[in-house]
Amino acid sequence: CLSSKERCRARCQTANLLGVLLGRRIRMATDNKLRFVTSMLEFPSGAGNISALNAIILGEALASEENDLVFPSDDFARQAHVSSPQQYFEMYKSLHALRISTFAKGNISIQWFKGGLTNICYNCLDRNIESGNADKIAIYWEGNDPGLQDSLTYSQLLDKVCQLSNYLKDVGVKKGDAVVIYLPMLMELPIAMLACARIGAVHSVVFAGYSSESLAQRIIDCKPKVVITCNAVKRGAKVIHLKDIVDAALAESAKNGISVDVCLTYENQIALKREGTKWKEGKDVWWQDFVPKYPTTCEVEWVDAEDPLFLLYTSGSTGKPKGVLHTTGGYMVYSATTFKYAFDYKPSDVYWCTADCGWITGHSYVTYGPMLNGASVVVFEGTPTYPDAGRCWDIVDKFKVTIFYTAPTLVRSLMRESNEHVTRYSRKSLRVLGSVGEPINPSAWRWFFNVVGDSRCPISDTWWQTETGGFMITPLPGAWPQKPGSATFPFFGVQPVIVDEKGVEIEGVCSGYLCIKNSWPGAFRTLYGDHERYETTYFKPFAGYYFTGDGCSRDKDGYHWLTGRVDDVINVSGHRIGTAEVESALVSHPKCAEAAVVGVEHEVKGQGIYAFVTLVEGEPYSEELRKSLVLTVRNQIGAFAAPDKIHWAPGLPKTRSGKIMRRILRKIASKQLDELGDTSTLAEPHVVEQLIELADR
Ligand code: 6R9
Repeated sequence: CLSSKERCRARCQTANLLGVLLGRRIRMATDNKLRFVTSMLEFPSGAGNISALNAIILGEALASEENDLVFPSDDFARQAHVSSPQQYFEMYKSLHALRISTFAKGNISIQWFKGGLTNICYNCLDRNIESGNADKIAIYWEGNDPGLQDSLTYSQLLDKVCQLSNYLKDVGVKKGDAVVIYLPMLMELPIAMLACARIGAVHSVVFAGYSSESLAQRIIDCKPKVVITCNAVKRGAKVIHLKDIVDAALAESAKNGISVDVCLTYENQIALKREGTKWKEGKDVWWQDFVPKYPTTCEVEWVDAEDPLFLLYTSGSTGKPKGVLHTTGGYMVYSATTFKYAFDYKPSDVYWCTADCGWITGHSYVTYGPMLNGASVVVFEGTPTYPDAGRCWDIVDKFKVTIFYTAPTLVRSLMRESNEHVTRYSRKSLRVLGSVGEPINPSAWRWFFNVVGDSRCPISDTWWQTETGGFMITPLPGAWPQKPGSATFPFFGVQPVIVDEKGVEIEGVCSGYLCIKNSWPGAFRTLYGDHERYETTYFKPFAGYYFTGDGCSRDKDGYHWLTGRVDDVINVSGHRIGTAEVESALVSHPKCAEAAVVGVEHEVKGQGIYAFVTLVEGEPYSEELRKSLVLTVRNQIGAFAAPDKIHWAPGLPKTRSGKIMRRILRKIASKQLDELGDTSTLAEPHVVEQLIELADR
């Protein structure tokens, strides 16, 4: 991954690990029970129960409900990077031996490859070009309106990145300076990220659906020299004036003593011409007027593996967003490797991730992971239901997408519509599907698998977080059978453990708090400007572990089942119930399209279960249906889990990344309507009013 020994002066540790991760030849293990027993003894417990997994593979496992297994086809397994549990265990072990570092109980300081010099932009672009991929498509761009399309080869992308890097240097951006990027999914968004990385500047992408207050809050925290935005964007049929939002945020920041030198604005002609945009001479600069004048080559700034790469703000349990800081070397190794193995990436693939670069998924799996592997990436500006629910499959057929990575919420929203929107497209190019963001309920998994993937594409249900930088628990799609709704096993080198309230590790079949026992290269290094909060939030709750904030259970075969944030656990008469469990039960009802469950105060039980339910298109509410939904939950989980209230919900409040805003639902459920808080980040703010109106139906 490094440029050359002389130029980079990389320490052999980096090179070694990269060699092991990316280039090591793995001997195909021959099936031999004795060998399995041996490896089981040596194997860290977190990676699952190898003998049980082996029994499954050998067909010796007894059929049971937990054994709802979906095997990769022989054809798929044969060509996969990792094609058997043995191979996985061998790779896991070899990596594990390389470096195991558990978390100290005192101050936390994570470092990987410190002293090695590298540059992630170099590894995404120059290195691929030097190895013969100059003319390979790096980005296929599809606009909001069908028919709007563009593309860039790797060498064209490098030219554009270098021009912007040169511009940024010219206006005074230096290594270590912050740059805020507030752009929709134009090609200029990954271009801006890569241009910052090339010169060692620290980018902080703010999702372009955030309000001016949220943007200001982030600007005030990271004090960027430059903000990069565009004048306007079209979302569906609506035009949004981004530059006005940035102006308001900059005014707010100035009031707090933070002034930004330059606001570089891309003229998004498709949305709106530049005329009419408010302009401040001196500060405001049109991208098209200046950037293209700069040279298309730009020296790489070699940075230490531990120099910061980016800051990404994420919500915490308090109002103040947390600035998650990732550094360069470890993140690079981790995003590249997880991408390659979890999607079984091959150079001939065309890859599409529907996430926005405003979220971590867009950082690791739109820009860095795929480009480090020299992949052709689809970047989509629009929404999956515009102009209709077939848009995704239209794009899949158009670019012959082979790997499609999305969120369960999108799967469920498309499931509500007629299957004809899917089946009228070929989708023959697809070979791997992916899911991220929340637990995928088994019925959505099956629809995704059977209808979208024609029952032949494995699904990588990838569990990870902004903080983890890349996949932590994920199927390797050719290596072992899947269970719908389970993220399966840890990625190489990751040691997940399940602990009880006291922080004691629980073995075998269990549920509890998901922690990580050892350091991994993609881990975030701090919360920007608040290392104390970093330690308190993540490393204090269970001493010696990284606490994920998620609940998890492990079945008899060692498969991991994420049950949602532990703050979403409801305690009903002493019974712990995951909101995800109840939701999954509700959604299994043929008339329920989506459900969100929150806890509400209950006089007798402590907490009661309050369920917001969206019905399948065209289905009327009725008392009979309410009873039948409650009965479904009683039948699937138990009487103690029966919802106390079903609240009919034409839609659910979601962030633009598709996460249900439970905070708002909890307030609606407990009728604290004056405490709804900030609803500006919702994808559709009007659903909140609808829900309030329907409260007593
Ligand atoms: C990548 C991303 C992290 C939280 C995480 C968990 C939930 C993500 C999941 C999943 C179950 C999966 N989550 N992937 N839960 N199965 N495959 O989404 O990062 O926005 O930081 O959210 O999302 O609760 O803790 P982020």
